[in-house]
Amino acid sequence: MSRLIVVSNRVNPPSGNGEESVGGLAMALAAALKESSGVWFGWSGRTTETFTGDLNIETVGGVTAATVDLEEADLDEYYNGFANKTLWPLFHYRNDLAAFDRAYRDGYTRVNRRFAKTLAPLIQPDDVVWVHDYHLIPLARELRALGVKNRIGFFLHIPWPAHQVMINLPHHRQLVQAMFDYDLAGFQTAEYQQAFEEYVLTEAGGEQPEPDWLKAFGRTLQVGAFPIGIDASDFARMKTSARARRMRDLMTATTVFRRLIVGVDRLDYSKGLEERFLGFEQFLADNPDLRRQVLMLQIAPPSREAVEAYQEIRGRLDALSGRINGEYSDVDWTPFRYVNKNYRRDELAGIYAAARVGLVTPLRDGMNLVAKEFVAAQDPEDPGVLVLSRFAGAVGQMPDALLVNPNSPEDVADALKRALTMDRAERVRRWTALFETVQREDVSWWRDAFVRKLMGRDPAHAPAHAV
Ligand code: GDG
Repeated sequence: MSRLIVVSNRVNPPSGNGEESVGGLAMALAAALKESSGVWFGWSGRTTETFTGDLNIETVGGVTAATVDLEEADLDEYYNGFANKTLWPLFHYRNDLAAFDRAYRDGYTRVNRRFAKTLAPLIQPDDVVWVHDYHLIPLARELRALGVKNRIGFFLHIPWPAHQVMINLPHHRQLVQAMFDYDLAGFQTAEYQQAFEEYVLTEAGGEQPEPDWLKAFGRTLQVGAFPIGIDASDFARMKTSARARRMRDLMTATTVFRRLIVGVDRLDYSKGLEERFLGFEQFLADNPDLRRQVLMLQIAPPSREAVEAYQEIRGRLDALSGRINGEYSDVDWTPFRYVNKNYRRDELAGIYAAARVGLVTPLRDGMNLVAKEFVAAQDPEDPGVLVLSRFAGAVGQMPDALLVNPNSPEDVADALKRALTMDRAERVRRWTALFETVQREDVSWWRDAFVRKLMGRDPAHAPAHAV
């Protein structure tokens, strides 16, 4: 059996000692790596003065993790720079926040080259390599330059933007060309796949000999949509854990006689937090009769604090949450709890379970796993309602949520009202349909579909990498 090599910017295999800090993605990848005695390769999270290329190899919970330290300049230019100040905003349609800086692009190329040089000697002839996310788009190109002929797949966790957005990126063609050094490129949704195809066909003069196959830059690439899921069975186990139940009871006790609306997001401008706060404010303004029956909890652990746009949004959210509470609080009630803290996964499961409404309103999101976790945590007899942005990748699999335009406070306010007043029969009906998909199309389903296709075991097609 071929060995799987997973490559991602950060490497975080679960320790296997029951610690709950890693998410379902790490769990699923770790399970696949264990089955195939594979290796997980990426950045160690540490920086050194000068790059040495020394590998740190450890076995964590049965998974071999091979990591490399980066230089301070790599962190600034590759990670904080090109990845998080250029590609992330651009791919989330925030051209206004995207920084185009040659030093960032150079840093991005340099780190991908360094990763390739360090990784290449570990790759054996039968290995299959699976590269994750926008940090590492040119990795296959760098590996091919070193003579690696193995099958290499790429999965993009964030949206692929429309052609007109993509061409804002200086040297966009180079980045797209680098995708053609993979054998398979996976996207979260058919929409992102189509956006990529449109670029290739119109901008790069490529062809599409048959669905899911593209020819351009003298190469052939297979593409596909693989919507990522959560580890539904692990979630089911976790939601009945003592810690999850304690959290659910605690939340129920602190919201007694009130209905809880919950949002859980990394503090990121793509998640639509400001717009969500305004939507909640609009709901309070529009519904004096319902107002005192609700409490909104927004959990938003800070992320990417080295990037200015993230510092700025934090300030704006503090002001907005203060304004809402200032306007509407009473001696015995504050409408809004806004918490910048990280919770354990089992505690989150308890919080979701206590909520009547899950408010998931990103402005753009590759998939959005919180929407799926919220559904998985509900009580089948008396489930809460998911309010979901039309711009989350998850929308395709979750049409039974209440769908909203996150940019319209009125739309969000109306959906909140509808969710809070929905009768139990409708809640159960919607939830049942949502849960069935969350359970069936889980993280193992996603992983297996991608790996099967990458290994050429997809019945329709044999491997076709033209080197
Ligand atoms: C990228 C794409 C795509 C949040 N707060 C806490 C916490 N979380 C967990 C959630 C969820 C995860 O973080 C966030 O996943 P999302 O999917 O919502 O978003 P991104 O981080 O932006 O992920 C996204 C994903 O990749 C997978 O492909 O869906 O579109 O942007 O699992 O529960 N976890 C803990 N404490 C917190 O306070 N433990």
